[in-house]
Amino acid sequence: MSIDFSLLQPLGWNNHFHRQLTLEQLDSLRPARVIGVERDIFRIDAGSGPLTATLAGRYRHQHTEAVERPTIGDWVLLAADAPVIVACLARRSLISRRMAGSCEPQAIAANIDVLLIVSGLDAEFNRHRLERYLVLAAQAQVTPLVLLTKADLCADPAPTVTAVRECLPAESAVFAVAAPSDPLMALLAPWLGPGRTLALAGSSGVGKSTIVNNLVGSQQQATGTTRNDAKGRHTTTSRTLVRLADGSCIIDVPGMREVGLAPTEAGVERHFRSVHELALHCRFADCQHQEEPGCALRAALDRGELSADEWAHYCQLLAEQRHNVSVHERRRQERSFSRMTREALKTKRRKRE
Ligand SMILES: Nc1nc2c(ncn2[C@@H]2O[C@H](COP(=O)(O)OP(=O)(O)OP(=O)(O)O)[C@@H](O)[C@H]2O)c(=O)[nH]1
Ligand SMILES: [Mg+2]
Ligand SMILES: [Zn+2]
Repeated sequence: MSIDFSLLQPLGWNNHFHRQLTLEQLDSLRPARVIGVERDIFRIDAGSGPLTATLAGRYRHQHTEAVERPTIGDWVLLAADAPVIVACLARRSLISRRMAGSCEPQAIAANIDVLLIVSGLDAEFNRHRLERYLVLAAQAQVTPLVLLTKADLCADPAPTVTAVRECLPAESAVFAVAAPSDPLMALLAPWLGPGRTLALAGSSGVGKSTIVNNLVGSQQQATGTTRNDAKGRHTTTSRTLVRLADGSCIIDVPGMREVGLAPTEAGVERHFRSVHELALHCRFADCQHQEEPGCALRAALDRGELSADEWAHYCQLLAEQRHNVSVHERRRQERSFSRMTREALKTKRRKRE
């Protein structure tokens, strides 16, 4: 069986994935990208349009953590003779968050280049919420971009644009737009292009699907009406990867209610880089930056070089990240210990028989 890689490249296939294939796999399996997930049913594209696939029982058995299961944007390998996913290739990047009610990571989108954070100018701007999204992007090491929609409903977007820009890393940008009508393809051109993947993120009703439709040039995704309490209606209910005419892919997602940090190291440190660099001078490596002696952040606060708000939000997010990482690590160890015990018991039983 020969694979036509030219059909896969517009879907984001590149050397990172190619290198992972063994000669045997090249001979017997087919790569495909996950373009939709609904419970245990996967929509995939192997280059010739959408297909439905299931996950091999063996894969499911060997990968018990939710985040190890294929997610939208993943590259998977299909059995030669059936639409069954038998492997998932190592990811280039993964946007994940803390699963509601636990400290387990939950995958949101894999193998993306840009996280497009969307917020509406019709509601009050929430800097702390934006910073959470920025930490998710920093955890995944992808470029964040911010689109402030509903500029047509806002008398003066400039103060919000300035407030957002202050939170952004240098390589990032913020735009105020009217999502249904502004020429978004031209605006986002520097971040788009063949093989690149963008994922949307933001609350319900902010205009994520409207942005997709604008980029596609048709009503591909259903869009909702805005509730006047700005909570949104949750019009989009599952994640979908949509291909754009210029060869990019964009992932539409349902609105997020909670943006819990994934149990992944270094996102907070990366996002709050200048605060983190100060914190490297604290006397204790595990300084919580509260009342400890020799705390470099408290000293910077006293000198007026660090704002109380930035200090407080850095400390809060760092504590949350550390907590999630340590709980997740403990659970992982407990699970691997109980797996070992089960295996040992099985072996013992087998020997007795
Ligand atoms: N006036 C105006 N309306 C907008 C703009 N962007 C989105 N809307 C409207 O806001 C409503 C919600 O937009 P959607 O695109 O469905 O929002 P969403 O973020 O996909 O929402 P969920 O799927 O629920 O997460 C729709 O009625 C859009 O027409 C904008 O820039 N200006
Ligand atoms: Mg939507
Ligand atoms: Zn400190």
